[in-house]
Amino acid sequence: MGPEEPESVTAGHPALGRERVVLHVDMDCFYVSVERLLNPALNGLPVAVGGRSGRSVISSASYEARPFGVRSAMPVGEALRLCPQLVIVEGSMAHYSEYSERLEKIFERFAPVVQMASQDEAYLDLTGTERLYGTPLVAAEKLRHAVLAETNLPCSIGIARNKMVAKVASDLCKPKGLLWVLPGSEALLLAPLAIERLPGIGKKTAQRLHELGVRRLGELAGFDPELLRAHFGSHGPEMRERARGHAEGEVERGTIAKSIGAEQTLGEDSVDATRLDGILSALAERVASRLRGEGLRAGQVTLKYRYDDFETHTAGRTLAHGTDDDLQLLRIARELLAEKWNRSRRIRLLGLSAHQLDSGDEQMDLLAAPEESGAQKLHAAIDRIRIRHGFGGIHRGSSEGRLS
Ligand code: DCP
Ligand code: CA
Ligand code: CA
Repeated sequence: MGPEEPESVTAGHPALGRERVVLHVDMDCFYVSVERLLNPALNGLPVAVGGRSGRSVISSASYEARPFGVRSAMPVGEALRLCPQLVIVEGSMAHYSEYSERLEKIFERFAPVVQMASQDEAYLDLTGTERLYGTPLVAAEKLRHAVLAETNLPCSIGIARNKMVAKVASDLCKPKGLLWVLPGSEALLLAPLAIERLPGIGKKTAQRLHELGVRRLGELAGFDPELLRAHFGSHGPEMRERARGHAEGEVERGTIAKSIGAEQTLGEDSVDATRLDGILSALAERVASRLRGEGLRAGQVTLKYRYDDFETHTAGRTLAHGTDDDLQLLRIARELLAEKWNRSRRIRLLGLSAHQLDSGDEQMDLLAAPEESGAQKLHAAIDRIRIRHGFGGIHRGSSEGRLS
């Protein structure tokens, strides 16, 4: 190539050049797609991954099941009512983690900075990589091709100048889609969408916006910012900026932890329910505090219990919504122990771990419900005290002693 080569391959488009370029890649119906690799007979059928128990929820639904209204986080019973021919497959977590690791390695070949945002999705910062990887569209096509050739899994890709818009874009073009939002056209893309599509607007916020007559992002983008401030405080104008396609947040190198857990061996093997409950409470606090410290939410919780003869069991539950809350973790741990523990047998060890961790951008509601914000304030205060005094510094009333 000679010196007459253009400065950048993207120079042909006036909107490009010094702009930041963020790519968001998200696997299509990830768990279902992995199950289909393990059992190709599932191809083309309405399939959902979910547990067998009445209380379990759907974690992933195939695109054939979605026209019936089947969605993630829906109870299995309800999904079967909506779509009686739905094939329910029990999940195989180990396989999902293995594929997630393979995907991460592929993503890392396409950008110097890759942020795995959950098991099945990542942000890639493509800024300044044109010479190496081609224009964003070419890089995206190559990425999708590599993913398909090396894992046989389908994905969708959004490209934009910030993470938020890239994520909305990948979501809009699913499945097997590719959408590039040119710099300057963000507001145009967002305007016709329902406000719920914007990461950061959860149910509570959406409901209050509906009360103000705001249903589409375009309406939010054009709403009087002072009126929004009057209703939502500083979140109001912030939401309005996001509805216009403006968002902060760099692509941060790194992978989220696969799981966060804590366990404790009892000083003396026990059948004392109160004592065991105290330990669960301390474990839940410890796990929740670490989740909050990492800015993560758990989508699945596992209880481990070991009897005095070292026989060890685990029991897990998938949650409808990710959580970092002590009391919710404790509630689940209690239920699992109550269901599984053979009370005539002494317990030697209890463990609690959080899995399917997610950075939570999606579910985060900028305006948490008022009753939640009290709990969040309390958590933040507790976490601050712990940072200053070490973990033993504070415990809820019922927690037993200090964990090592
Ligand atoms: N997951 C879960 N419980 C939830 C949501 C998700 O266990 N409530 C798991 C199963 C999903 C995986 O995480 O396959 C990725 O979640 P996504 O939200 O990306 O959903 P899918 O990949 O299943 O579908 P989509 O094609 O809409 O991305
Ligand atoms: Ca996905
Ligand atoms: Ca995802």
